[in-house]
Amino acid sequence: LLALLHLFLAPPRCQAAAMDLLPRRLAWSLMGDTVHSAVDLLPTFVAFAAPGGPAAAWRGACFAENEAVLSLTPGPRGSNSTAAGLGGAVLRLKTASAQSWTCMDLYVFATPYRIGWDYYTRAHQHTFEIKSWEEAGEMEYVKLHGVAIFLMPSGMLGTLLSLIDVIPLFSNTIWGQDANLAFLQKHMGASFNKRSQPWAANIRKEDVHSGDFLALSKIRGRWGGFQTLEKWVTGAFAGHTAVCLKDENGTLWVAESGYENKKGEEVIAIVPWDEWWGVALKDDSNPQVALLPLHPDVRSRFNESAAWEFARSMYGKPYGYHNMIFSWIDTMSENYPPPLDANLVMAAMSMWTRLQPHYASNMWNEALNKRLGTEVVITNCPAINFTSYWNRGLRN
Ligand SMILES: *[C@@H]1O[C@H](CO)[C@@H](O)[C@H](O)[C@H]1NC(C)=O
Ligand SMILES: *[C@@H]1O[C@H](CO)[C@@H](O)[C@H](O)[C@H]1NC(C)=O
Ligand SMILES: *[C@@H]1O[C@H](CO)[C@@H](O)[C@H](O)[C@H]1NC(C)=O
Ligand SMILES: CC(=O)N[C@H]1CO[C@H](CO)[C@@H](O)[C@@H]1O
Repeated sequence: LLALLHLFLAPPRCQAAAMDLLPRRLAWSLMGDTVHSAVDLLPTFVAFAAPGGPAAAWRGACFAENEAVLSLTPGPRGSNSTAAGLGGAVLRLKTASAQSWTCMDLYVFATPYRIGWDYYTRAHQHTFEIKSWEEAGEMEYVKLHGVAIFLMPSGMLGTLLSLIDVIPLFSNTIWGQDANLAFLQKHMGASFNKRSQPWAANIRKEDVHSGDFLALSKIRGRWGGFQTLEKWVTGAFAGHTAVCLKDENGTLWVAESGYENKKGEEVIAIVPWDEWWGVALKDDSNPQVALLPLHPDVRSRFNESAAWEFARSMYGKPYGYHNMIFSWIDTMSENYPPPLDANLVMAAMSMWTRLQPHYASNMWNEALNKRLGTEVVITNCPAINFTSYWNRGLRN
């Protein structure tokens, strides 16, 4: 499974190279009888449609000639403080030269902030509209890169439709928040009850001790959606955790993973409580923070100096994608709650790789290196080093 996942993460220009490295029999069964049927397995990236650029053109599975042009739409005048005020975009597509009367092409249109899809059965002009950008970051991304267009295996339509309730999870709105809560209720039976005011407790630092645990659950925005999916696939009710540590001077600290360092890498950090708490209070993803003190019996056995020693040894180390992915994929099969399956995870990962190559490569590089005890740095073409992974035992 790992080998397959890794293979499919290779950008298209690497795929042929990866195939060459595979034992002949396996390569054959992946590709099927013809090169065309690779389309039956996974989404294919066909183009980025960027505003102001030339029309993107590609060959589909059903329609031989396709074109897409993206134009930005202005927001309502004078209201540029809201997302709606940022405007949106319209993607205009042309499909022509169908291979048969019954075929169709299924497309996914994606930015790191949203995915949408449509399918076409007629040679015609079609439009896909983004009514308003989720936030300024999305607009900037699209101006720079464009909207990514993926041609999907047509058999995936049913799965996509059954996942339709995942789409609003990433929206940083009340709607997005309600979608997250409804998703957790439906798929995990988790209910969230609104607290009475005040919404933030008054925590006295002297009541917090080394080893006390912080469990976080974000329920809106990009990280909210990500945490919801994480809870779902791992079966946990928290999307993030941290641990409290007190130093010899009685200063309270929080040790956690996921701080961005100056190089833009996400690392393990130890930050003063006041700073950490200030950020949590300002977080617009509405984090639910639970402070779980150690039981007195356990606290009496908690070795503070050993904990500090460990925390300091981890300081500045990578976020821990290598653990994250293996909390999802921990058995040979049936790793995912339905309707998620390995195909869909691979599809999502390959799209993610295209949209946020930096995050995605972190996840896979760290995960595989950890698993295999290697220190390989894979840059933009994982397939090049596939041989090295293969030799180190991925064939098992
Ligand atoms: C719109 O945004 C610009 C900068 O992004 C700002 O300078 C301007 O004051 C805003 N206009 C209104 C009406 O909010
Ligand atoms: C504790 O305080 C002393 C004296 O101010 C200082 O030298 C030491 O670095 C402090 N320890 C920590 C962990 O901050
Ligand atoms: C606590 O940890 C330190 C450092 O690892 C060790 O030297 C010490 O013996 C431990 N104390 C107890 C009571 O286990
Ligand atoms: C091209 C490339 O990145 N090759 C690397 C593959 O992995 C080995 C270690 O296993 C490196 O030494 C190579 O540089």
